[in-house]
Amino acid sequence: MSDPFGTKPSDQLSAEKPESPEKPASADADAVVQKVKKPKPNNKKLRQAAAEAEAKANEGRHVLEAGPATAALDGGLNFRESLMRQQKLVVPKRSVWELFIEGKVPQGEIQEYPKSQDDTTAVDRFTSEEKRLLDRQHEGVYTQLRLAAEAHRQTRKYMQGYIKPGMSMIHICETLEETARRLIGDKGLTAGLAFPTGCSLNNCAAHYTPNSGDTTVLGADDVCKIDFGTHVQGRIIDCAFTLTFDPKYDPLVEAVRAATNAGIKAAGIDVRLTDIGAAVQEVMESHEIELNGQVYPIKSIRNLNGHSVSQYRIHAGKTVPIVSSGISGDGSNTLRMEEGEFYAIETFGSTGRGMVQKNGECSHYMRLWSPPHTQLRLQSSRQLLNCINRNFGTLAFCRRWLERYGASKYQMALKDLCDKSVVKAYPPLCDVKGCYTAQFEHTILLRPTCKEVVSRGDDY
Ligand SMILES: [Co+2]
Repeated sequence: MSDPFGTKPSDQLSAEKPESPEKPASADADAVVQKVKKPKPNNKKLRQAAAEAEAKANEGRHVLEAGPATAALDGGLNFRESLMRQQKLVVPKRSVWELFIEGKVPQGEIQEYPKSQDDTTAVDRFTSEEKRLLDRQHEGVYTQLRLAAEAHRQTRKYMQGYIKPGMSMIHICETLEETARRLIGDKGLTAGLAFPTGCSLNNCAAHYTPNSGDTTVLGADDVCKIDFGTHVQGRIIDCAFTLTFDPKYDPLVEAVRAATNAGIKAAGIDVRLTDIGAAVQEVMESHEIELNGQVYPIKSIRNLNGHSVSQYRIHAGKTVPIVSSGISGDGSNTLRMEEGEFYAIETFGSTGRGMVQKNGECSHYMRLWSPPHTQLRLQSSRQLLNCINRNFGTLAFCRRWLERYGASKYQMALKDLCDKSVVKAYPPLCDVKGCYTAQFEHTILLRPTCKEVVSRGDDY
């Protein structure tokens, strides 16, 4: 019944360029190498910590610079090494529309479907004439996703070199969002950011982005999950990584990176969602980490999960558990992935309980896919809903973004919309105080012929 491709007229459009808000960059402007802006923490201790962390983060850079510039997939460099390989911080100037004006947009990593013992279709799909025809019919949608993925890759590459301890979380998010908007050629609902920039710290695993006035500064000892999304025509790339500035966290980071790759590998047409959870957990929990003389097992966070994604809908109904006992969205353990679906495969590891709870001030919100038909008596609520519909539709947003579009004193109205179940609040999700959590995430396409890890880069 559901049409996973959501084939609408707008999907026929492929790499059609939305009017770009900025002037085309000159060729040499691209080569401008930006000097890293040093953060200016206003207290001495912070400054010292930032300097120490920077020195530490730069250790080994010289050694690794000479290394091969090959993809940092499993078996190659670890995540820290792949980041250190990057040499200069170049501000990406040109939007993906300008970059691919006549060239073909690169596809992501292609994987064959896993083969079960009694089944050979996984291999046959690659060459089947019928499957290839089906695949070609959706080329337009793939192109939209690949453009969004390229904007994601370039944005994150820049931010991986840019983010330093001592910077405020607001500055980090604003810089990331400005970069991503430029690269995707921001036109709001036509092409733009798909959800707020998550930058959850330490025991917080997801759904934290600063609200205005938040003075939180990134520390040298922090474990920061950068989770942001881009979209073209509502075709969403949901993709995340974990930044740390101290190699002591590497075992945690590597455990989660490997677990996410295990989830991606296990994914496929007709695969049971719970089987993916089992594959993820097995890899995740084969790791441990020693921190300050104590050994912690790394646990899959059992109440977080991946999810199916559809047009303008970040959570399209199915969930991808990251533990073997997980449920897959309809409460059953028999639900399977299907041909043509798109998934965000994300896994979270923790040194704590392996369970998150809502905690702290809320920043993330999203309109319901089909909100109830309620009369809004407050004029301010109607105005705010108009603002949300116009700028975000059913895409997630944060308080900073409401302000960006001119909303002010919207607290009451926002609460009213939440109370009336028109908008849903997504507060930060945190494990126990003092623990550390990490995340990696990719968006994958279950194409008729093959599995495409569309957001794959040479970093993770
Ligand atoms: Co996600």
